[in-house]
Amino acid sequence: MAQNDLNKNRVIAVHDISCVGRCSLTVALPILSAAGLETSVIPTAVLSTHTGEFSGYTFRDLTDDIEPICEHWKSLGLGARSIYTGYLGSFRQLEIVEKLIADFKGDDTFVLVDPVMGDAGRLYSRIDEIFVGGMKKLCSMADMIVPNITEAAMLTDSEYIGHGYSKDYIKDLLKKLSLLGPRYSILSGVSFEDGKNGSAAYDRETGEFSFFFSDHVDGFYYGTGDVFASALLGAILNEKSVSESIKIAVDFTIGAIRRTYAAGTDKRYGVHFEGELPSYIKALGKL
Ligand code: PXL
Repeated sequence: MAQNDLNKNRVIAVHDISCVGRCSLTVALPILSAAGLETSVIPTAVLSTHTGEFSGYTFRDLTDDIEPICEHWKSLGLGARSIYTGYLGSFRQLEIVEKLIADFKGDDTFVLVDPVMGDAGRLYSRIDEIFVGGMKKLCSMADMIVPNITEAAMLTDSEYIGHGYSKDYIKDLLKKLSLLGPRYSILSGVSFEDGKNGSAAYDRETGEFSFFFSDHVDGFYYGTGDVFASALLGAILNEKSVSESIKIAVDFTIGAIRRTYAAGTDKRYGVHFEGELPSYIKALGKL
């Protein structure tokens, strides 16, 4: 088989495995598979659960495994249609992942960086200010970045406003994000009114802003950034336009939140995205 065929549908997904809690790889893998993509994984760390509101979780740092995995893949001639990075387990991984992108990026490889660092105005435990500085550099290598408002404020050294912000605040964040380098900056978790939540986007090349909202159940749900980013990437790689992809990803994420609300489960265990997969596949035109 030609090398091009071997690589044409491959996404390299660089995230942790939180064994329980529906985030990172346990979300990216099923969603990208549903989108018909082959997902090759680089696990950055293995945790018994994610780090939000759980105490006593285990954490195995896999920093030292990443370069040998990449070397082996290079010896096999592997490349990627897309590289998708999320939660990184150490500061040193930022540099290693920069090298990974440089090594595996071909002319048409789409690089999506989800700068996973915090939420609700606070950094996740294990992430510090120095890490934020390194993440700015990683964002400069991306075609698209998908921070939430907390991460966007940190990446742009802006004030964090949790509620009641104006459209100008969001536009200003997006413009500043684009100065880091990516063509597309997509903010998740944006809400201008109760009961509506969604995304705001900026395309640096056209100078266009766009907004996408859906009816929302208020409250905080873990892993929704990962669900959104994975669904977004799946749609983009299925040749949907960026706006169409954002709409599909917003509908998918909000649908998963609604199911979780209806089920009344502990929010730490993530959102019930599984039941939304058939509608997602249909929205991609695959059913
Ligand atoms: O969903 C973001 C995320 C990913 N990975 C780990 C996390 C979190 C958020 O808390 O702790 C390990």
